[in-house]
Amino acid sequence: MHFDLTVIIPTFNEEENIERMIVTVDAICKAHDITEEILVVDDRSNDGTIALVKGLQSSMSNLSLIVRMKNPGLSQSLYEGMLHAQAQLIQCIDCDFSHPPEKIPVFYQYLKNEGFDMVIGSRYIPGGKVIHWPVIRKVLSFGAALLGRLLIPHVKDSGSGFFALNKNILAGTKLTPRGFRMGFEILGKGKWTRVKEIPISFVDRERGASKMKLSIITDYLKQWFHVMYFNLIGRESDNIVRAWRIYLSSIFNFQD
Ligand SMILES: Nc1nc2c(ncn2[C@@H]2O[C@H](COP(=O)(O)OP(=O)(O)OP(=O)(O)O)[C@@H](O)[C@H]2O)c(=O)[nH]1
Ligand SMILES: [Mg+2]
Repeated sequence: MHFDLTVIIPTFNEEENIERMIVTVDAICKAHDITEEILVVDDRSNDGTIALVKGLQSSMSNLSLIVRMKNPGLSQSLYEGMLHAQAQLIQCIDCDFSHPPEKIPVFYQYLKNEGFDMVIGSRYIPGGKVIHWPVIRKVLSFGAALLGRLLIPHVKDSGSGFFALNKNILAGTKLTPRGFRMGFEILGKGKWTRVKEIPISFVDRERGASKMKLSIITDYLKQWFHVMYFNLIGRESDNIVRAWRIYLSSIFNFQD
């Protein structure tokens, strides 16, 4: 079967959200004539998540499930989903409704009709918002975004988990996914030319428990140094230099 888009939903213990998320994504795609594969990538949830997905599979031929057995983690799951995605265009979205699924057609349109390589749902451009997050989460998230801008300055929210891409940009790219900021590693190493940020309102989860923990911060720091080393010392990519050229050309108005 041909799919226009693969929507990857990473899950760990999301029984309170998963069914509604799958049904919502499916309805939105259908309403916009997007033939989508929904790919749930689960790290052996010990609640009802897996059973709920299997239940829906009997009536949805476009719903796939991967249950991972080793090396658990959000970025690792997204990467595995990307390797198995049947469509050329891929959308990543959290399961807890922090990312507004109704924006999926906007991401798709930028990839499909405008030829962008990667589209990022940004909390930190005009029109973007973070709603109902405790101050500490806001500070940590914005601090991480600023750190990301030191390497990829033209992207304001490189760590957003709500992003879409054309699989082409992963070809021949060595990824070592860890932590929660998969998009940042792809920006640091992927073969993109054109990246678009669109504003999103990120809303704190209403149901289910957070999987955020301290090691997510150290994972990001390791990833940040790794991307810097990969580009500036190992010279395996010139993405940081390219990102700075794009950023400076937008400020000083020169032709890159
Ligand atoms: N497969 C997989 N999915 C995960 C893992 N950790 C988190 N997720 C999923 O990744 C998405 C984001 O996780 P969240 O717990 O919402 O993380 P967060 O948004 O930073 O924190 P909260 O919104 O406060 O919960 C959700 O869909 C989770 O179910 C993991 O280790 N493996
Ligand atoms: Mg969340």
